Amino acid sequence: MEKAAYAFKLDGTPVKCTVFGHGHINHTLKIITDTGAEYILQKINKYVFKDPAGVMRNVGSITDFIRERADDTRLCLHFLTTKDGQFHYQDDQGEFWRMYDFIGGFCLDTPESDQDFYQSALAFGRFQQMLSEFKADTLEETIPEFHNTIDRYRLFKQSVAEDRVGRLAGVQDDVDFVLAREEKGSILQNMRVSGELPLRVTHNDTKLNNVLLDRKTRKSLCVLDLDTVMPGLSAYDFGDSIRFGAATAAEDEKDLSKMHLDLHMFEVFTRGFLEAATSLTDREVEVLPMGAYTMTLEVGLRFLKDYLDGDLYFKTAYPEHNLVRARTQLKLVADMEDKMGQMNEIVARVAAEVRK
Ligand code: ADP
Ligand code: GN1
Ligand code: MG
Repeated sequence: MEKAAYAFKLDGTPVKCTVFGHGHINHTLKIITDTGAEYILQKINKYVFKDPAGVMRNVGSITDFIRERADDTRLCLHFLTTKDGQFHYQDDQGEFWRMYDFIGGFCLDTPESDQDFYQSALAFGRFQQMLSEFKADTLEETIPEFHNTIDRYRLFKQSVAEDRVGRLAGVQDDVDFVLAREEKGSILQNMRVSGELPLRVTHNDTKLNNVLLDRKTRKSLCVLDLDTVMPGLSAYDFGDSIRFGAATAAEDEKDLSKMHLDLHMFEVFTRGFLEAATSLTDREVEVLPMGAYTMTLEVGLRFLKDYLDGDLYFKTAYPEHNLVRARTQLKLVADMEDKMGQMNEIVARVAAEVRK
């Protein structure tokens, strides 16, 4: 880690290093130098990203593109180069590191007000809008079939069949719940394949804690965690934000009775997203609630799969962590099924107001 920190061109010499943030994938550290400059140093997770250099090529071209269009430098991440001009440093163990400016702001795991969530909706909507002219075919697929739910089901069934660490017997009801929803979970993917929904450059991991907010104004600054920016559906970005930020409980809340969809927050996000992402087609707008449903089901399935695999993918804090996360997400899926009519009504009403 120390070698990695010294490999980049920093303002000053590193004097403090702390583990930072609540991401589930990369190893994130905050570095402070003797001049007071602050940076984020990250080790890219090689189990998740098989080609870290490809990830950095994507991230580099996306940030260049955004920087040219943004009117404020804090709307875009700024990656530093190493002393030999690379965007990443590879250490003796073959690990990939990258460094970027710590843009004075903060991230939230739960919105503290409607305004916070609305700001994140503007940030993700704006992000998609800013990238609408980006040439999607120049991007590498950093995680193949990332939101392809049909493929996610195929992999899930494989893990169930293998039952590698003997956990299946304890989760049969959860597995059955997931399997019973395969057809519904495949609707968006089928619409993607048939071309009924346009392919866009999407973020694909739009959790609230992947947006930076300004400390003073609490307005959204840049979108973080650009590793999964790839061609995708607008409904993915809308949907993943809803499942995380419009939920009444944390992603890993153990008391399932606390987990519901908050329709008010759903409406708040819908408004911000539609205000910022102005080029969505009517069909794309119509399927936004299905995006929320699909992203929640998909990540529930992914957490459960990882639990069955022995916790290989997501960082966990305790042995049952992935199972707790899976059950919380599946509880939210059930609640969304009850509220699908209301979600559709809200999207139609807000769209009629915003998209005149
Ligand atoms: P992961 O893929 O592990 O989620 P992220 O790039 O999202 O990695 O970083 C993890 C967390 O670190 C973020 O959710 C955020 O809280 C924090 N973080 C990352 N970059 C910055 C930054 N430039 N400024 C402030 N916080 C940051
Ligand atoms: C991971 O990296 P992070 O923590 O922002 C995951 C997302 C999941 C999310 C669930 C690359 O997001 O797909 O939805 O956890 N990222 C990757 O919290 O798999
Ligand atoms: Mg993240």
